[in-house]
Amino acid sequence: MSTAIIGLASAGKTTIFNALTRGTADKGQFGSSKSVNIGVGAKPDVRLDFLDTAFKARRKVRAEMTFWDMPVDYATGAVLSRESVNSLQKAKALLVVVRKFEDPATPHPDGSVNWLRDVEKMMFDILFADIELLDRRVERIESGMKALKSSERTQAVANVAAIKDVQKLLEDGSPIRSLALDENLSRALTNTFALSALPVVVAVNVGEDEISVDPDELRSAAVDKLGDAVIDAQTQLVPICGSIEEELRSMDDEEAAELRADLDIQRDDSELLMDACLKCLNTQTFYTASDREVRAWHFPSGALAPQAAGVVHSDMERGFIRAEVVAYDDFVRCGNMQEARKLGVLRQEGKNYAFADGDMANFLFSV
Ligand SMILES: Nc1nc2c(ncn2[C@@H]2O[C@H](COP(=O)(O)OP(=O)(O)O)[C@@H](O)[C@H]2O)c(=O)[nH]1
Ligand SMILES: [Mg+2]
Repeated sequence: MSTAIIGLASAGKTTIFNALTRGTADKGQFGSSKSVNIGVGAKPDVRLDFLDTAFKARRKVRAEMTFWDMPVDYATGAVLSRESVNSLQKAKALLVVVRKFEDPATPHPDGSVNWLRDVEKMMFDILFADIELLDRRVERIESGMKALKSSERTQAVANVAAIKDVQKLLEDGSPIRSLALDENLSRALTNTFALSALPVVVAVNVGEDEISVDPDELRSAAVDKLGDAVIDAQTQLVPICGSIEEELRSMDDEEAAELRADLDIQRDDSELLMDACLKCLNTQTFYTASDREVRAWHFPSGALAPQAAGVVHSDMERGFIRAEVVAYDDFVRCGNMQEARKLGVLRQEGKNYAFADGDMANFLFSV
């Protein structure tokens, strides 16, 4: 489940990408590459640490999140060029970075720093990219119309009408994620991969003098300026000082703790930003554990057992037989698997079982 980082040039996308992934991608003018940086990040996980100890595992693997640091268009400076819109089609969430830090050494592409203006611009660009995307879809449908049978043509005409309705709503400022789509609209939008259908997290890249800024204050300012259709309830705003976070996350724990103390940093903004991404992706965690390896896996909330198995390996989904499941809290009470079996908290679950956060699973499959 990939989160695409987008934003104006010099907003701090690559800096924040580096913080989230503990990466070292090139920043600034000379780093404004034409290609996407791809990296993974992971958060500390106390449940996994407990399992690691309980199983005396040889290997511990945290659940990873994938981030793409999207470049702006070289020639035009456009954030959402047609090319980047195409490459965003597999993204599951958007992390919009806006710049709030002042730094004369880093010019802003629009000449001045104004984060609310930039949030507005980015949200507008997302809607506009969808309007264009849907224009292209309408053109495609209309150009194929002649070849259709009359029954198919009726459906195609209805689809075009539905798409045009959605375009009007986009023009009025409503992202697709906020629309209550009826059957007609859903059908018309099948496989369009509209960007405004994706959940959004806004990372407000604040200066070194604002590391303790109150997120609620930023949010109210944004809602006041842009309205709650644009900054809807699902859209989270997270302040983060990119440059400091990048530095902290390049250090070992001890050094980082020292710098945190020196600067009086109370929050872990990189982790809070990852939390926001996980929340908007509707992601939960299950575990696999043995003495060989304990591992955390992300799955989409509500996933049934075979789909959860598929997160580990596509063969396990294809050949799914059943899952042996124990809830993390039950395991902690028991301390080990033998005890869990004895007390009957180790369950045999079939293909209609919906996974829960914290489930520990062993998948039985045959291919
Ligand atoms: N002072 C300050 N500078 C930052 C911060 N975040 C990024 N920068 C600097 O701004 C410039 C552009 O950052 P970069 O991450 O390359 O932006 P991108 O074009 O959006 O990828 C670089 O020189 C960064 O070091 C920040 O929080 N504070
Ligand atoms: Mg960059």
